[in-house]
Amino acid sequence: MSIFEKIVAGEIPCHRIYEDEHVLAFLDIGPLSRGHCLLIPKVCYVELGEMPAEVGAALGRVMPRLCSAVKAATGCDGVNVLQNNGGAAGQVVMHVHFHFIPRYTAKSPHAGLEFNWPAG
Ligand code: DGP
Repeated sequence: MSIFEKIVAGEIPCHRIYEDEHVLAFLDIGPLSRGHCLLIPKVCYVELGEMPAEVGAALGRVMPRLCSAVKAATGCDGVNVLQNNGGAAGQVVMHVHFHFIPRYTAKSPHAGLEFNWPAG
């Protein structure tokens, strides 16, 4: 069982941001910036190329809203969406996941502030 399957099952706690039948979004345990979160399929596929198109569609349906929610919740100035496939590409957790990484300009008043992530 992957560590993310344990998160889906509730065996490992996480801060859930969004959830439906097919996907889960939650805050990254080691954020690269304030508000860094992950979007995963609930079923484990190691790499993107193994994933059925329907699962990709379920993830894709959520992405625009999640990206907007990241911006609204954090007040960031931009968002990187990143997805690693294979150890050579930097993948550590072998369960497909998309990183949503808020970016802040040096002048941002939001960069260092705490925030409360809205539920669901
Ligand atoms: P990657 O290098 O693309 O495989 O990134 C894996 C990410 O998963 C990394 O940013 C940290 C995050 N992560 C690993 N274990 C946990 C966990 O138990 N909880 C949460 N919330 N995030 C985790």
